[in-house]
Amino acid sequence: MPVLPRSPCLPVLIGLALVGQPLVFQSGCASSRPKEPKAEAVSAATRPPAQSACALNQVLIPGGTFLMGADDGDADERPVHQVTLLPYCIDKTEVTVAAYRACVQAGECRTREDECNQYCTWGREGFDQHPINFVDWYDANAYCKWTGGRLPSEAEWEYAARGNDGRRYPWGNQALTPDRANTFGDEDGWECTAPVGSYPQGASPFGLLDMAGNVAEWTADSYEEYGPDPVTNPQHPGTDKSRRVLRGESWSDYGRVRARAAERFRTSPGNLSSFFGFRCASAAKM
Ligand SMILES: [Ca+2]
Ligand SMILES: [Ca+2]
Repeated sequence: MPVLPRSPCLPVLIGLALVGQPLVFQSGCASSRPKEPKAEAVSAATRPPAQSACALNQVLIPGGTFLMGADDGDADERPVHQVTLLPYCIDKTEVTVAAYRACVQAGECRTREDECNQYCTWGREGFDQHPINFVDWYDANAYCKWTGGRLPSEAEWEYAARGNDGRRYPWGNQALTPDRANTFGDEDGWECTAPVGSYPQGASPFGLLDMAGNVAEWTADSYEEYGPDPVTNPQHPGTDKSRRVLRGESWSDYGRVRARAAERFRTSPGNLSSFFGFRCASAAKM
């Protein structure tokens, strides 16, 4: 569950992100950027034909086996169970405003300007390298399909975030620090969204960035309870009325709990939020 903001300069949460309840916000978010990003943002604006297993903006995740879930997290992270995945590619960063614009200009993605609020990254000068936010599951799915890919499954997202050594966070088991993720408040340099890739100290074992913080990320999967048995390449496509899962918390969340790589968050696929963004996955060309 999202937590209530503690600062008047941050958004006032009126509707919690419960299933079927739209998120509505008021008040403004500081558009000033307290300091420059700590690393050059990685653009996902172009997706040239793959010369290797993955597109240039993606990372190859080798097939492997890991233990999905956590015994010390929320009830829906249990039971911890063994998951085996085939090789796949996944974006190194969240999808940026610039990348999403290319899809809009191609006529394959929609904007949500009519519903947008002051926290939206779309249409704001200087935000091209911020993650596109205020997108619902259908928007995210449409973009990934346009690129020739798809949204990652929950299992693919979690494996890409934590590898197979059982770590708690993408960077390891060390506590969250302001140089590792953009979470609640501006101590980490950004009050709302940050340019993608601004926290290299928070990289996952595979080099993925912002797997904790910035925007929470839609996955392909509908929400299902975990089972105890080993599974291979689990996918839960669900239906239009199902609950979809987001991963990785966001700039609006206190980080200690929700930065964990096993944390799950479910909501209606039609919900919009300035906390919500995504990254894409695709099949590895082996
Ligand atoms: Ca922050
Ligand atoms: Ca993220």
